[in-house]
Amino acid sequence: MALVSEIFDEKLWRSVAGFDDLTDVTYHQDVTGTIARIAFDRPEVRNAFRPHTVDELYQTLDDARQNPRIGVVLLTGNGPSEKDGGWAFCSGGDQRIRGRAGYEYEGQAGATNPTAASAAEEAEVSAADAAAAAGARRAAAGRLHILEVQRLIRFMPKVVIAVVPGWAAGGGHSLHVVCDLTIASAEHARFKQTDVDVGSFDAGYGSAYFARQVGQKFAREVFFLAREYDAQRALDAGAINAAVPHAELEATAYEWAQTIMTKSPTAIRMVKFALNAVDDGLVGQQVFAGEATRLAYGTDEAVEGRDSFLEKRAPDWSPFPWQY
Ligand code: S0N
Repeated sequence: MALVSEIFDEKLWRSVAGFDDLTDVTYHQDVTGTIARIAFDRPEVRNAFRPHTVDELYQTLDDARQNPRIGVVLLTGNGPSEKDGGWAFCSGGDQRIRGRAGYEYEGQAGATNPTAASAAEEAEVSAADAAAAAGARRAAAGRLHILEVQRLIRFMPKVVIAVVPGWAAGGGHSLHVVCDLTIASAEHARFKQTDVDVGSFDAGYGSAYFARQVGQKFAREVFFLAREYDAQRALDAGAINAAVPHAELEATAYEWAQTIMTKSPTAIRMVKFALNAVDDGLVGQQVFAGEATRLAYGTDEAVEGRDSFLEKRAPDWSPFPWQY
């Protein structure tokens, strides 16, 4: 098996059936089948994402969401780069294929690759995009669908942990922000919100929710100055949960995931959605309410309501007190 990442424990993880043709991310489940590991796999560009990457990210995350055995997803970046040894979680949108209408698939109207280093590099991008376009697994029409990934992470009733082995920059910074928890490499993790350097901006969770986490002053410093900060600064600011030795990063994240897997699934999902709701407006209320309705359906009272309709009789609510 090819090396997935230098700190990947191959004894712990299994490939997931049906996902053999992934090119931009790797997808594993642990030996118990209850914890997923999804990783950006473009270390040569600091794990920047192109539309095809986002499609694969969405599909693998959604597979984990729909798997009733999985309770925790570790989202990370493989590395290091063979070119220079650099580590990354994700450096955001691939700037080489950013067009005037957003991030574009090769061949899409207006798509360009202004700085592709070589014809081979162009061909590599084209081949992956052509494969994605040909298949039924293309999730969206290219532009900004990283925001759909953000919403999937936000609204999936499972815990998503960002495991940051190196750079979290631009849209990669935003992705860690939207994850439920973040654990970072004490030595190699670097954070930087480069949006104002490259003329893009995440005006949703990446900025406003980030400010909820760290406060307005630090959030404005991070965005307006676009300076890098390290794991210790991130920890001090409340932007991450832990900074651990690089060699122990994935093991620590896995240990956290195992602890979460000992907890009540219903309690975890209700707490996640309760914590979301205060910042998510009516959508947050809707998601939380959906879970409340699902719980209510399990009561005898709701069963009586359904049965009375089906049996064409008046419901008998008498066994059900007006609780106080
Ligand atoms: C990450 C940085 C700071 C790392 O610096 P370092 O360690 O010095 O490495 P480099 O030598 O710079 O990089 C190594 C190689 O990787 C390539 N590379 C790095 N990042 C990217 C990238 N994002 N796209 C393409 N290539 C990248 C380098 O070019 C280099 O290659 P070689 O060796 O061939 O020269 C540093 O690399 C850095 O600053 N990277 C850019 C970070 C960035 O600005 N990202 C984009 C920010 N914007 C978004 O992500 C927007 C996302 C989005 O879709 C969105 C979401 C919500 C709302 C709106 C949007 C929107 O875009 O409109």
